[in-house]
Amino acid sequence: MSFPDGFLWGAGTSAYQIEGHHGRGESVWDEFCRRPGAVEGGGDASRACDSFLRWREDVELIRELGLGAYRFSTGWSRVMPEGTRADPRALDHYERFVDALLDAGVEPVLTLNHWDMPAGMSWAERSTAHAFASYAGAVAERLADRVTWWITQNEPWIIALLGYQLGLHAPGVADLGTAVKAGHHVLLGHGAAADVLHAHAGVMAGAALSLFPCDPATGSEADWAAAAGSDGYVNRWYLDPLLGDGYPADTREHWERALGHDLAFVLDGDEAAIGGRSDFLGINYYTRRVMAAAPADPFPWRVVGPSGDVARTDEGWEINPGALRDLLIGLSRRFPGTPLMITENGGVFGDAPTHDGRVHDTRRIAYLRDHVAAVGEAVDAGADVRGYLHWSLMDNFEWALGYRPRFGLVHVDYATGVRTIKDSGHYYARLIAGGGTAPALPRIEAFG
Ligand code: IFM
Repeated sequence: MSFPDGFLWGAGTSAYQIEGHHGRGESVWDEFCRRPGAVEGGGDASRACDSFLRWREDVELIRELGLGAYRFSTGWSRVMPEGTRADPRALDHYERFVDALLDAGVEPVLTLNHWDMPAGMSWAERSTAHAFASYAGAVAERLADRVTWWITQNEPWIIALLGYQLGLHAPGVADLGTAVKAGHHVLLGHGAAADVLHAHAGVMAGAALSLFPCDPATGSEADWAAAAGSDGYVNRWYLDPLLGDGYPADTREHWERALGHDLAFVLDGDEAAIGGRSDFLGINYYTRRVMAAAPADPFPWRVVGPSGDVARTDEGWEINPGALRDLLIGLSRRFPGTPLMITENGGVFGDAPTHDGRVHDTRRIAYLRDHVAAVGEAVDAGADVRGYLHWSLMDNFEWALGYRPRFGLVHVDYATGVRTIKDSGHYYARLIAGGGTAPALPRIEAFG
């Protein structure tokens, strides 16, 4: 396996999940967390990993792990506390942070919207796309001279699904029509922000999509149709317009049938304002969906698997690196000329420190090794993949699931804020030092 020169080996986090409050403006997520039962365990992100204060320590960890890139987000509600005017002190903070990364030889990968929009805003409103572009402009004004990689939107489908269709994330709306509309406005926001970013020379702008390959449960025609329908709903509805093909006709028909009306909120010119503006595609890959036909409206499909004895993370998600390899190869064939970057990939493994003070998360090591190998196979098959950013650098606030799921290469003791590099972090450091060659799985005592 040969990863190209300049391949970015890194890890990611987001502002709301790690920073803690520390004087930021009110966010839709602060409001959501106050709803009884909204967050498992009743927690909130007022402290999280305290990274707003401990950011120097985080940069040291990044350096110690030998990461070549770090994906983080600027807090929208920190930069624009009331949603309209940028707070220069917040921008000062991110400027110091970016400079520290650069001093450490780490390439910053900056996400603009990782879900923490200012309170009172909603993607159900078209005007939010413009507000987002003005926020993007304020951040770019400060940082575009030293940040090359910009992610506009993180996971448009998840924003629409959990935030507006199911009400499981902020702002807690549960209405299908609003969800489809909100998803469109998120994409419009990408287009508007990308235009603002492109006023700065050298910027690479893209969105990060959560892509879930959809496989049929059986070889029946009905299950194949279910898989194709689900693929349209989850993947193509975002992928196609972003990469210039406009909304896919089959999914558009599905929405018009399910909602009982035209998508009047998609105005003439909107698809042109979304497409043709992505310098790369960010891919967040966790697992696949196995689909079967279902009689129910509004979705004539359902997730049924995989069934049986497959490897799973502690959250129950199937571990399937082969699906990542095939996804990358498929995307590179369908969209030649669009560089790909793995902007998230990881799993929940709940290992805690043991008597020796270390975290022996051997399953995360195997997960990491196998997914990196899958990326390498895709590269060998010709896919233009520019980087692999593991999710996450450290355990953090996992939204409505609170602090239970642990995704980190670094363990965080939430009571004290103490960070401990897990065995997977040490393993990743060695993998990076070897240019992506997986070290043999060493005996546990060899780490640390
Ligand atoms: O923690 C999240 C992240 O914020 C968005 N993508 C999925 C991750 C794991 O659920």
